[in-house]
Amino acid sequence: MAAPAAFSLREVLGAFRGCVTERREVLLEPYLRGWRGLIRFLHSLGAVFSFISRDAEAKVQLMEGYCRGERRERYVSLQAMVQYELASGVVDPHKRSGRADSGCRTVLRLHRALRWLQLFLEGLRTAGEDSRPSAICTDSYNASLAAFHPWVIRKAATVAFCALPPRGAFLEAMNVGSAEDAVAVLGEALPYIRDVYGITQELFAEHRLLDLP
Ligand code: 1PZ
Repeated sequence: MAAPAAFSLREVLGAFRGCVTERREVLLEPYLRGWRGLIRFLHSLGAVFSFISRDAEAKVQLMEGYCRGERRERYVSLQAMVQYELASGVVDPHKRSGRADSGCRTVLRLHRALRWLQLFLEGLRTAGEDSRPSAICTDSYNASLAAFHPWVIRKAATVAFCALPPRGAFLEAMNVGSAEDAVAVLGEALPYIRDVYGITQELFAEHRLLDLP
């Protein structure tokens, strides 16, 4: 029997390639698979990041529940989900639901984090050999996600970022081969991540869902 394939960020980033259909719909299954892998990668970076992975994990789990639940056909794509949740009144634009969080507000959190990921990976890919992932991470965070986080979380995140390994070790942790190989994988994956982000942003803007509490 073949041994299970070792974890590699190549497959994770590849999942985002499988998200966009010919009709420019974003499929939830590969989207969540991509997030699962990213969370696994985050785990491998150490316990300082567990408050981040715990939150991402809870969100991915909630969405996986919708994707497997009674209304699973409504959660095949982000487009189907938005249409269904808006039509059925699941989404409340004014307050966070007392019951289960909607798919729309949950995906919105992951979507905002995807912008951070895009900036971070772009930074990693293009910065010089002596650049520090912790600095790139802080800059990407401040330019994206930080705007949506209260002070305590911003503080905790900024402290955790200091624990990121130096560039060489970070690229090695991706498990795709040499640093050059890792940079090449980033270059291949980024256009897909950018595409998924762009389509989602447009969809949520069109339906005025970008500020869901
Ligand atoms: C490689 C280093 C990893 C850095 C990760 C950068 C993101 C920092 C995010 C800090 C979030 C901390 C915990 C909880 C935050 C939540 O309050 C918010 C809003 O959710 P709500 O409270 O409204 O339900 N959650 C988020 O913003 C989602 C954060 C997801 C972060 C996913 C990181 C994936 C890491 C991939 C590693 C390559």
